[in-house]
Amino acid sequence: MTLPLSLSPEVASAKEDGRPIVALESTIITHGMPWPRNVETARQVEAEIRAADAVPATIAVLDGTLHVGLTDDQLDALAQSGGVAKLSRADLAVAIATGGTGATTVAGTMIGARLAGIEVFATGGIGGVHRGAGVTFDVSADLRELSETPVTVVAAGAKAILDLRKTWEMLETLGVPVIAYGQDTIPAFWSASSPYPAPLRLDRAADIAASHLMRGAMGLPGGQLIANPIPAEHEIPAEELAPVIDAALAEARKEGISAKSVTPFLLARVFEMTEGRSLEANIALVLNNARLAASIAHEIGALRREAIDGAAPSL
Ligand code: PSU
Ligand code: MN
Repeated sequence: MTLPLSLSPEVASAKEDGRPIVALESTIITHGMPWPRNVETARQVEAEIRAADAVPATIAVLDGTLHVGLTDDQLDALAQSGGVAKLSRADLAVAIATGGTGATTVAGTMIGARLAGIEVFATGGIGGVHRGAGVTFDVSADLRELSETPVTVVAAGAKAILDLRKTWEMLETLGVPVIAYGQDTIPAFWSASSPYPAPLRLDRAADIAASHLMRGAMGLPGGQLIANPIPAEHEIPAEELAPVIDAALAEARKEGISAKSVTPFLLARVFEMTEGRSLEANIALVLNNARLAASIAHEIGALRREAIDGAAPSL
């Protein structure tokens, strides 16, 4: 069986020329933000990546084809289609085999990126271990994907609605490098810092790129999580958000929200309760992650070219 994989013309030509590409997820558009801010943000993120001289590749499944890079019309249609499926590792093959349409999560996007030969991916925040996971066993498939699929993911940490302590423990167990960019604590999505010390810290995109390539050279499966703090002027202090998150969690419990609906429900309630401030912060951090991802993609390309030049026999 062959995989119906469609690269946008822009992504196809970047691959041919060896120019840097940054993968982007689509669940953040369909389930993470309300219309029309979702499509506006998706466009802004793509523009930010192009401004950094890299090529954006938003990933989604449309009518049974895995698309890597969407046209403006495809992006628009996806952003307006309420109730579209959320595709993680477990769902992707079924959706493609049966002609389905859906948005890819962090895990789904990592798989799509690998299939298209893209090594860097920017998003908002990864999924993780949910609060109360001791009872619900709700742990995002994003964590296991990071341990299996060789893509460097730039995010503002994991969403603060999660149990962050358990999320970082789990990634340590899975052998996933959690690398804070330019600071000593792991950022907490809407807040730049947190009580959790960063297991690893790097301050330069070139070092992140070198570490990515070294994993490949060592034959280690899996990717890296680059935890990039939200710019200070956009952050919402953790103390201020804590009661809002607690209230949203209590509502979710009362309404019996479970499985795939938990993350979208909590994000939507936090947006409403902060009167949109959390949405503005979310947009700012995604843009910031897109910029860092673009520079990591550039550095990976530069290191590869150096390695090839270095290996060439001198005449
Ligand atoms: N980050 C955001 N908004 C989102 C998500 C991440 O800023 O909506 C999505 C991602 O697609 C992530 C998913 O993979 O939430 C996690 O969902 P779950 O907890 O059901 O695995
Ligand atoms: Mn879940």
